[in-house]
Amino acid sequence: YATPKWWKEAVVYQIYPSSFQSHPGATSGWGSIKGITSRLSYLKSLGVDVVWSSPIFKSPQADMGYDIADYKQIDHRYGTLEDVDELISELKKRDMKLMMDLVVNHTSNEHPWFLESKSSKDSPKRDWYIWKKPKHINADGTPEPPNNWSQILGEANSTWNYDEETGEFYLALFTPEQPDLNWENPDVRNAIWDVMHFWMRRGAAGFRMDVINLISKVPGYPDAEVTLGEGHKYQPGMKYFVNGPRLHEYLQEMYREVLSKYDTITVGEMPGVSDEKEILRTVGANSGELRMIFIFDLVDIDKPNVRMALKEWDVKEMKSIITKWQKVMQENDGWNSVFIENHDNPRSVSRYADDSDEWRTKGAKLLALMQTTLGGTLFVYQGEEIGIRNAPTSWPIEEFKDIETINYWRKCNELYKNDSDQLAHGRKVIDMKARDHARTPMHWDAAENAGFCDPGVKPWMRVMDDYKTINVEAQMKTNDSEDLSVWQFWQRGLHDRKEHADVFVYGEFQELDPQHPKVYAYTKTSQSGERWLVVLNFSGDEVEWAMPAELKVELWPCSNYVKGHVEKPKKSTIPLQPWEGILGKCK
Ligand code: TEU
Repeated sequence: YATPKWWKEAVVYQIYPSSFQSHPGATSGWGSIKGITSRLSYLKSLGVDVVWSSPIFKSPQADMGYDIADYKQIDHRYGTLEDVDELISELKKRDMKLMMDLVVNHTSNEHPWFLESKSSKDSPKRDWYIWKKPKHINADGTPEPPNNWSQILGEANSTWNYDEETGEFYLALFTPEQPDLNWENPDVRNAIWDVMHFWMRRGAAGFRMDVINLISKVPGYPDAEVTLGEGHKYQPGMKYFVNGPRLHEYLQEMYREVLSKYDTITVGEMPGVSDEKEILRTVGANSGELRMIFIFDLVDIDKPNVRMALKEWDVKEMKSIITKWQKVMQENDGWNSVFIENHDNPRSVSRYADDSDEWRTKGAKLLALMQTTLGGTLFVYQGEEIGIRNAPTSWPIEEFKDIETINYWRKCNELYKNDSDQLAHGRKVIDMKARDHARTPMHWDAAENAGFCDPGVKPWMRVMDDYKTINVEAQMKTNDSEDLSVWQFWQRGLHDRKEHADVFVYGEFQELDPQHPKVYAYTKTSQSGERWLVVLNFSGDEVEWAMPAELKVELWPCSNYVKGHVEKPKKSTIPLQPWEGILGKCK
């Protein structure tokens, strides 16, 4: 059993600041820091302890703030440093904390560090970024990039960008507007430690660290193997920058120089790594690196070699991924995060359940029951608590605003101009996978613009058409029906999770019936022997689930079908309705 810590029991709520809440009188159609502050009582009543906001720093917004031009200034769209101070003090009053987004694999191409680096080969900051000579000059006079790696956001172009003035390429893994910092240079690392101290001293409680496992690249920058087909000159180079050779050295230095001096919550975003030993080096109890990371296995369940593509998956595979990480952490004294949504993924009810009018509510509550009973620090993404779904397939492509979607669609049109089947497939990928689905404005109430911004103001991104029925206000007050709303069900789940942290946060996880193709069932047992059973029907069918004989359930205190406890026959087979989830207390 893991040693209890506040950051293990905390519930973290992720805010996507552009789409969370604007403030009265604002005309930009963007969310703001003042808007966040105005919703703290709401978050408190849901059961949130820590607020993590995606980047609010000064940025040209090429990638919605994941391109930072000044780590110590706030973007004018979001407000001012004083607004952040106010946010922190209002959080403190409610016994809540703030987690900042630390984006230090790369900066914006408008960051003064980069402008200086770019200015000349002799600049003292030249070596703060990764500059390389062309591989060779082609017959037509164009310089050839140092290797064949493809840009991550859009997958079409080279990660290398040529600078005419100095005749060299700089590396930018995501978009040309996001040049990668050179972590090999100790001055760069010191500048980052300085930024971290700045925010910790100002009252932040910790950081979510953007693609922190990409900071160390394999020296020599070898070419990637060819995995993408015709029409793709450039190839995913993950192998050469995911968990690179000096990653752990850098993370330990960060811990020594900064994190060890405060009582922090840290979570490293680590796409592309699934190796247990490698992950435990970072999140093992005595690793001296990070408290936890985001493991991508579950959100990448439908990802082949690139994210904007489709792959079949089934419930058994989903179960085995979740079970694997529950077990790895409990058997090795590691710690993990629990999450199925964020700003880079489609909505969970659309992806893992059924978002039709008939089943959306049940599906969203099923996912809530699962997440609130799993071990790890729980992360809830804005709108997940009311079961917001993906943008409809009827939206014209112009409604999608994300650079990744735009690049992907442009590439589709380049490659498949006259192939309507391929283009329809491309649109399907967008409908199922685009990051935009998570970025539509929050639904607060049934008023114009869903209460996200003032009536008459145009939101930066289109509000979902269904906000009049799916919104916070409606879900907080429905109390006459026989059933809890998605919001009320989350509130109940978060409350129970805290009250029984010894069971749900720290308890021993044991999967039952792993071969069942539809039902995910497991028990959670506390150190003192209290045992609970979770049974989740991940299908739209009625199922008779055979409960192991040794389990005796004395009460079913919770289900996603009725308020209060549910009656189930006292037999060894339990009938489950479509998308039904139940929680049993064992004798
Ligand atoms: O994302 C990193 C990342 O690898 C993915 O989640 C990414 O969105 C996906 O693989 C694209 O196919 C982080 C941020 O969360 C994301 O919003 C940024 O765009 C990215 O880093 C660059 O900072």
